Amino acid sequence: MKITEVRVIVTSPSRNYVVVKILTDEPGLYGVGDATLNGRELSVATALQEHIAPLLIGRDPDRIEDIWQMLFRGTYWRGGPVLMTALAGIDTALWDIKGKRAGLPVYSLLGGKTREGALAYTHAGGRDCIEVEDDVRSKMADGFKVIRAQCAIPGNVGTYGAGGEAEAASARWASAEPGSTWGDGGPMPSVEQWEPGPYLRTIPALFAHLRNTVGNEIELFHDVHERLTPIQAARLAKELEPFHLFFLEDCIRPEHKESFRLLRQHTTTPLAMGELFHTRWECVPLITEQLIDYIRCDIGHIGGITEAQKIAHIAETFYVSTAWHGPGDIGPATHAANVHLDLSLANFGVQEMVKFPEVVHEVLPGAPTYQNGYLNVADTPGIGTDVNEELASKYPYERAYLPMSRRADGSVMDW
Ligand code: CS2
Ligand code: MG
Repeated sequence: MKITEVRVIVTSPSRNYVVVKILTDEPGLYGVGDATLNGRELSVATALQEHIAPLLIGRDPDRIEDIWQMLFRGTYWRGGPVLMTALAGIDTALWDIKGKRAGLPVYSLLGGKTREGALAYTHAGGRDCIEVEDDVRSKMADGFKVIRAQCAIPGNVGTYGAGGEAEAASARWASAEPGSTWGDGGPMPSVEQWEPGPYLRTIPALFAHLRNTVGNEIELFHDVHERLTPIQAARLAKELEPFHLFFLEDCIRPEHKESFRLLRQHTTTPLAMGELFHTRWECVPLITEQLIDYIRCDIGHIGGITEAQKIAHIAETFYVSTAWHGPGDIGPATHAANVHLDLSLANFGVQEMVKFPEVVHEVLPGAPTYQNGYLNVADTPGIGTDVNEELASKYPYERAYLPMSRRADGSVMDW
């Protein structure tokens, strides 16, 4: 069997997605993957079209590991979000083909089910702790057993922050419900303002309020979004200890992994990290030193199922669980890949999910299904997602950026 064509489809049903469709010389046999990198979609599409697709024509799609090694090491330039997202799109599409050939869902090829569903988490947000409480209650009524809570911060402006329009947009973005605008939109990035002082005072108060009002049974956690220094993160994690978070997510920037040693020795709050990692080797020190409890890289930005399965197996050895990144800015094929892995891994922890707007289901059918706190995928062969190419062409690419953030003095801050 041979690869005959690699089609790269950029489409924007409510937001931009990059889809990889690999066709074979077996009539009707193709695989679909997702190669969406938020705000950098065309870089990945160009890498795929101009540099990667020509290397794949004529190769045997069954040889996933060999193709992975060739694209990662064999082409000399390696790593980084653009190339690893492109590689993830190829990898997922190849697993889709392998599953379809075998007549088996991908979770079966990965070792078979270890559970009946993947414990899912959703997002709750609001302008103050009362609004967050209301949102948490409504998510609990939807059956969620794990909920991420974010709150606007007095004096800060924008996503995860406070202040009028930007704050409302941020709440919509964070909950990513059908019909929301999904991102702050517009051709140029919105600029937010963020200061650590008000943030560090507000978040412990938020969780004190939530525990007092919604109780201890619901699992709650919080995403710091890489904004704190190690000692600020240590203070926050320590002050949150009485509220028993499921985990504290992405506390510090991804560059200097050794900083986790400082953070870890100060707190028993479980730690999760990884959505900005792009290779296994970034994850490994945090796992082998047991500096985190959950590895939560993005399958779609770290080279796909092949790489994620290796990371998960290393993590299992060190009692680290998985919590793959699952935001609205990656496509249904990556969300489905997440769940195929979740169902097969012994050390699965929790899965982030979003509810896609109806138009995404029409253009990119087959996203995982949610029921009463758990996610599942169909037991059909392959990954289970597809692309309606005719419909996709009706939603052309629209330039969009992630928001940016600055301190009160105007200097650049991590968004
Ligand atoms: C967030 C992401 O889901 C999360 O945990 O951190 O939504 C992240 O901001 C986006 O994926 C960036 O594109
Ligand atoms: Mg996050």
